[in-house]
Amino acid sequence: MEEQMDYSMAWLSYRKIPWYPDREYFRKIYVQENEAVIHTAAKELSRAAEAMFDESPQIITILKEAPENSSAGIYLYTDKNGPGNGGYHLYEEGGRLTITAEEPSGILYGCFALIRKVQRQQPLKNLDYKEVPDNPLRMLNHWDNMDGSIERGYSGDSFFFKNQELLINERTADYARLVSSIGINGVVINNVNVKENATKLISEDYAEDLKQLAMIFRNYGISLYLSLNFAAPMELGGLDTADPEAAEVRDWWEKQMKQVYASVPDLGGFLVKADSEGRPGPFTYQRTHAQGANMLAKAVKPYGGVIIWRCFVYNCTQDWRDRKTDRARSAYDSFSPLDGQFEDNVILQIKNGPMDFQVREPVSSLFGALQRTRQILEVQIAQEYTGQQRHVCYLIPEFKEILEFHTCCTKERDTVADIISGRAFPQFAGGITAVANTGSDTNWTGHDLAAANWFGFGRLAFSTSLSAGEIAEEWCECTFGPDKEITEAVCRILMMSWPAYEKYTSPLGIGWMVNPHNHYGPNVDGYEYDRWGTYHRADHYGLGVERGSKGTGYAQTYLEANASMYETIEDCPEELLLFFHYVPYTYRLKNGKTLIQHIYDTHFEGVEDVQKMIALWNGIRERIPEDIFMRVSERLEHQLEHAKEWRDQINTYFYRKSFIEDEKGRKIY
Ligand code: BDP
Repeated sequence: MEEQMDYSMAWLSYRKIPWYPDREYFRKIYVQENEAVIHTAAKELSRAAEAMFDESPQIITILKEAPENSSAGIYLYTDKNGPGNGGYHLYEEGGRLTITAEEPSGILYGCFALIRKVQRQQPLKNLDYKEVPDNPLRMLNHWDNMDGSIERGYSGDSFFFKNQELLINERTADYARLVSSIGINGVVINNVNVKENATKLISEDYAEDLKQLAMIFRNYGISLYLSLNFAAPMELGGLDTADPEAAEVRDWWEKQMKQVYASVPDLGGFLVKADSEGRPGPFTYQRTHAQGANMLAKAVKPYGGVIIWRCFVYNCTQDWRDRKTDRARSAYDSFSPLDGQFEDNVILQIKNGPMDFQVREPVSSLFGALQRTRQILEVQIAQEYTGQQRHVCYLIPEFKEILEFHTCCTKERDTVADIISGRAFPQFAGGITAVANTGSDTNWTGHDLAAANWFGFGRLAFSTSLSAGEIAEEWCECTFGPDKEITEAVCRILMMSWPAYEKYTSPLGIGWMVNPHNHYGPNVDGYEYDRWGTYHRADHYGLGVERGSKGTGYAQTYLEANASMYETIEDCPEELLLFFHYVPYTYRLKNGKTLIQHIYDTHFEGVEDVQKMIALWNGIRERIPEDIFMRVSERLEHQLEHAKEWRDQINTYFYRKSFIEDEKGRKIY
């Protein structure tokens, strides 16, 4: 690398562009008066221009739109006829670059889009580009605890909390810049498991800090959200019940919300994990989730707040011998009967699959079943089950598949993307959220390539029609510059990483062959005789969980034609075969291979794929900054060793269960 640069701002680490033909536009930026977010946008443009081509734009305040015949420059102004809901129009005409939008946040997103084009050194002349976000809510959920730790965090400590206090410093501002640059407009800062001091976040003790944080966020078009403890009336308020139907509980919440909203009037609302994995909820009082959520929703309604209620509810003390109870059914069984019973400021947050962020799961059958309820899709970019940011695993191709899944809920516009965006049922629009993968590490995400998931999630949430490949390229060129060789190698690594991870870990949708609790590394029977509802049911003849009508019936929770498709081994998509069916090792897959041979082969292939990734990375060594190169190299080497461990444990396990030799005679222990 010829230049020394600071990469601590991930894709916003601007590199010098030695000769930039379009610098002219950046001499003057005309902005509207009195719009904080538009001023942020102008500031971001100047910052980028200064860093990339040493231009310090003059920022000129104008009253409204650009006067006729005005001079060259960039014009930022709201226009009630411009694209709405955070959308923008970015165009060039006669030496003037204009960004218009109905809302100031649209202008900000337009500026970041312009910056991306400059980073990629794309021509600006005659540019005409419009983007309108598909999803109203584009959120990140941080699972940060107030002691500074992060539940399922793989890139250092929290930058929101330390020693029970809120941290507000330069990193907070950098974070706001990064997330707004990819279109995120809502952030939950604390863990869904709200314990101890986190319960007090809604008390006076933290009001001043929250106010400051919300202000930093606000200038970047981001709303602050908090996770809430359903038992707060008891733990914080000293009441002896948290029953949502009790008058004193309702009064307590109303009073509490009034106070919270007095300090942060534009607080987005609250995220609630109730009656799940030991967290309190309405079940204690024989009330439904609807009663619980609606009570809170009424308390925040006067302030325009929302209650985001999670559907991750299941029996976590299941008996592993019981073949009828199925954790996969749980969210569906709990929430589908409640469709239509929620207040309009309640949004149900649904994990992408019925289990828990495994490398492969079917799309949750709640999507499609709920037709009168607002919904948010929850995915996880924290790589809890996908290599914990030590393995490279680019998840955007997975998210694309989820978003494009046809639920069959309407004749047209029936995909998950259609449902959450409000195209399927317009009054029930919601959005998408990701469990965040960031922390205090200088590169933010531990693995440098994991930043592609962070960037990619935001970009995809904004424009669900972008392809995973386009997003990878955009991230790569913004991060490393428009260097063809880097882009090609890095994008190939990214695009092959999710399939590779799937190949060397547990096969065909079965999941869960991981070490219990920390969820890292192979442990074939780690969860098999435990209470979590996470089984593979392998024996001497075959493996898989029978979820057709002769089994747990989970396949039947889908709408037709999906229910029939999942019902039979023949019609079930092969990548999900073992999720839905118990299948003998000798069963022949569509490619003619037996199931056991497929398991052996994919495990060898997965390791070979990692070797290919290493070769690709080594091939660009001279072009990548040394420290980044080394960091990624070390992780790739670890990934290779770990992939071999996975391969050997899984293959050996199935060999010893089945006694069937590998047709290719490879060494299986
Ligand atoms: C699981 C995690 C656990 C979370 C839980 C959740 O292992 O740490 O608390 O999900 O989503 O994936 O609430």
